[in-house]
Amino acid sequence: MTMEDIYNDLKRRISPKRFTHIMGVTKTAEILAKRYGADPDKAYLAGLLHDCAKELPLRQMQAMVDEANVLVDRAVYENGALLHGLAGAVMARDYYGIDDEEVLEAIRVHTTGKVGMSALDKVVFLADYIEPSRKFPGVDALRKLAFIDLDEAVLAGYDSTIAHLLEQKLSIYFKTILGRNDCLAQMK
Ligand code: DGI
Ligand code: FE
Ligand code: FE
Ligand code: FE
Repeated sequence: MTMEDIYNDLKRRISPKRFTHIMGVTKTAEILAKRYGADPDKAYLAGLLHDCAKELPLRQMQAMVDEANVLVDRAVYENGALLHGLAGAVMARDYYGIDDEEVLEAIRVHTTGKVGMSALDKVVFLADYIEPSRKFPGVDALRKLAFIDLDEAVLAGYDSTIAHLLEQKLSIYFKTILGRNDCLAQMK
């Protein structure tokens, strides 16, 4: 599919609110990529597709990863909030025809992060938090920080997610914790 085909397909099947979020992520990821030396075109494309599976029923996300034969932790497989990154990467590859592994990986890890994130992974992860339509306590401070220090901002993103999960008495996926610790270690 061309970029325009992808745009039109998403616009047709994604809710207006989510679509606004997606377009905010594309722009923000592109700007952050320029600031931090990642590829702006890859950042734009990963932003465009990062939530392409987000509104599918869990069963459908599971069917996609089953069909692609990818290994997945049970905790991810059973939780749409976690599975939509991996399902999105599978869908970007098999439905939208994206073959750039760096783009697919940035989509895959955009929710949980991981140990050893690339600059592209980080800018997409962060753009997801700070794009203009996002509203949560502390988002303005995080927006400022994102243009001052990438790793400090990624750490603050992890912290904000983990604080939210604790507050809601939700489980914390272990790779989110490992990703956060790795980010801290990289900053030393
Ligand atoms: O898809 P978005 O809403 O744009 O944002 P996202 O991909 O960052 O997903 C956020 C959701 O994922 C939010 O409901 C919290 C959840 N989440 C993120 N990290 C973890 C998590 N849920 C669990 N259980 N464990 C995690 O580590
Ligand atoms: Fe997401
Ligand atoms: Fe996020
Ligand atoms: Fe998102």
